[in-house]
Amino acid sequence: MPEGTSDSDGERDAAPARDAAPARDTRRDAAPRGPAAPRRDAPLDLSVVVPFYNPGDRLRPTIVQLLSELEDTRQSFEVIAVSDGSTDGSARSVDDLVGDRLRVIELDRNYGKGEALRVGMSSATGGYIGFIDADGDIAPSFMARFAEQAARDHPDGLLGSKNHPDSAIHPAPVRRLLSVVWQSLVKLLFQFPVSDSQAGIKLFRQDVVRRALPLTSLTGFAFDLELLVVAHDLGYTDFVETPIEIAERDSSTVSLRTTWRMLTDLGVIFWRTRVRSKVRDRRSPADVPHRSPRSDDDVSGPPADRHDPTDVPGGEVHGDHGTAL
Ligand SMILES: Nc1nc2c(ncn2[C@@H]2O[C@H](COP(=O)(O)OP(=O)(O)OP(=O)(O)O)[C@@H](O)[C@H]2O)c(=O)[nH]1
Ligand SMILES: [Mg+2]
Repeated sequence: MPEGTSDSDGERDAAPARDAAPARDTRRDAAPRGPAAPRRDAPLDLSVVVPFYNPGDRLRPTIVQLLSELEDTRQSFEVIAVSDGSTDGSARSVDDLVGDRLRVIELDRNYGKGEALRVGMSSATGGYIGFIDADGDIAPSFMARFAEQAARDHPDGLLGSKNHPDSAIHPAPVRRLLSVVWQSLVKLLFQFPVSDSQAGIKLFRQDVVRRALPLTSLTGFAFDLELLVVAHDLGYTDFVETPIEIAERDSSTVSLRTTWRMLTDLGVIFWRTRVRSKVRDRRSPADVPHRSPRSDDDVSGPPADRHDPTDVPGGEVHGDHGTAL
């Protein structure tokens, strides 16, 4: 769990966002948008977002390794490191690496991993857009493999899975239990074929991100599930689950607050995608958005009214720490 953890609503007078042109999003608690992507002649093959909240000295080795692993793929790429209101100075640890291949976005306070990912992914321009945790628990070499598989097979997305038979993970017993409970609830409520919605490494084709991301609004760890459910509801089902290894670490802790927050967010996703949208569809069949199978050229995004980000039953709390289940 990152040091300097706040246990209130995560509000703290963190440093203002660096380089952020705060074209503020209308959502109640959205972070200022990051700097616009640098103009490039040719579109990039790949964008990788690294969300970080007080990772300490673990950020730099992850970024250094990620840059070198992606170099070897011979794909054109950008790494977008997003500080989620870090106060441990970790963003400074990569200043000398910033350049054509790496940019750093600093959010003005701690919003949660979901918001950090949304800011990073919405400013990404790669043909495939993904993310990987900053703490190095999942080796950056996996992202290089994902990128090569994506370039070969063009799936809708590649998902690291802790539950893949070939994965090597060493969770603490409590985490394994919570992860099993979470995944069973996900299967029960959403019936979609993903064995692990929460692993800290994922890669999506750009059109999937362009269409699904604007319909998400959760700021915590449950953002991963929200993005997958929304993409699935838009007709994207070609997600390849891929084995990963998670380094054994004794300091991984389970925060009751995060667990409770994830469970309430699970309820929010279920309410929006399986109750309210159904009610809405039934109410006005006339303008039911057709569930078009993928139409890659149609990146204009589905009717915006499927999710109303400001309508959050009970409001959202910020400043989560540790444990994405
Ligand atoms: N905990 C936490 N992580 C955040 C937050 N915002 C961004 N992150 C990043 O999200 C990624 C996953 O968070 P972790 O705390 O490592 O979650 P985890 O891997 O489930 O938990 P650990 O086993 O403790 O590593 C890391 O890169 C964090 O730095 C936040 O508000 N809280
Ligand atoms: Mg971690």
